[in-house]
Amino acid sequence: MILKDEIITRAIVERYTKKFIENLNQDVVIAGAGPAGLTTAYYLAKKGYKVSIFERKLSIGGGMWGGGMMFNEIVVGDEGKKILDKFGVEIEKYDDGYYTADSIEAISTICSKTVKAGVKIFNCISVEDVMVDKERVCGVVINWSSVDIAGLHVDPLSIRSKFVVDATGHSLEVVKILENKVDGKLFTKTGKIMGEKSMNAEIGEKTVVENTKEIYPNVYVCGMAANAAFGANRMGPIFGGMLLSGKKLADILAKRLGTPGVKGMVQVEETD
Ligand code: 48H
Repeated sequence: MILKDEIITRAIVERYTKKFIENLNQDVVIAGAGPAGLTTAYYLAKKGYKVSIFERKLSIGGGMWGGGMMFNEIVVGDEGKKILDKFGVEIEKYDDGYYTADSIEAISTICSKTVKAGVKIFNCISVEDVMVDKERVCGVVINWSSVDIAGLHVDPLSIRSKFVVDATGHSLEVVKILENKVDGKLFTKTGKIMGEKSMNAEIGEKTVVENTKEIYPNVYVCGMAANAAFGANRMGPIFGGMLLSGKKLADILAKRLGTPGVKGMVQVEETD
């Protein structure tokens, strides 16, 4: 058989376009494919919801690859261990309540299991804005990350979704857009971004789960973005909180979405 370059090109363009078109309207769109965004997506997909992730970088996995200061091991506590067990990541007990995993094995497994669960991940694409309708967010505005890097003036495209998740980590990019561009206040004490605080592993690990909640109508934060939004501590290279935050958010969103595939089931959630 003679390989035809034209067929290779056509196969890629046609298949990507089909995939993209099939994902123009989602239950949940997530900005950022770090451990928190991936875990949220994984549990939602397992429950049967339509979910996609847009990731700015070429590689997915966010900050988990580097462990702590590039020593490529991560630490999780008892609850985090249960989630790594569910993903099938090998874990070693270090001390009571402390477990380690090879960060490469951990994040590559999470990435793989998330994709296999049915989540569509679009890499090299950044979320640069949100779509709003009557002071509720109803989707995201996206563009190739290379457009921004090259400083090109190219208009974006948009993806509609019932809920948007900011899982962009420390940089909290979607919420920053909300603070600057939309009407109404954020659901924080001040109505504004409260900002990440310095390191305290004990507090940061707890608050990252507590702060996993709605921050603007139809927009949720998870992972490091949750602590950056609601003014809580960073926690260093302990990753259980990221996984637990993702799992909690999947449960919250599933409650609001109702039965997968049924139209008009979005419930209004009480906010603090
Ligand atoms: C699309 C975007 C955009 C955008 C950014 O940083 P992450 O790994 O975030 P989490 O919350 O899943 O995990 C945090 C963890 O990695 C960490 O940093 C910890 C535990 N720190 C503790 C400490 O003390 O330092 O992933 C976020 C992802 C990245 O891949 C970004 O490239 C991506 O989001 N991203 N994708 N559109 N506008 N902004």
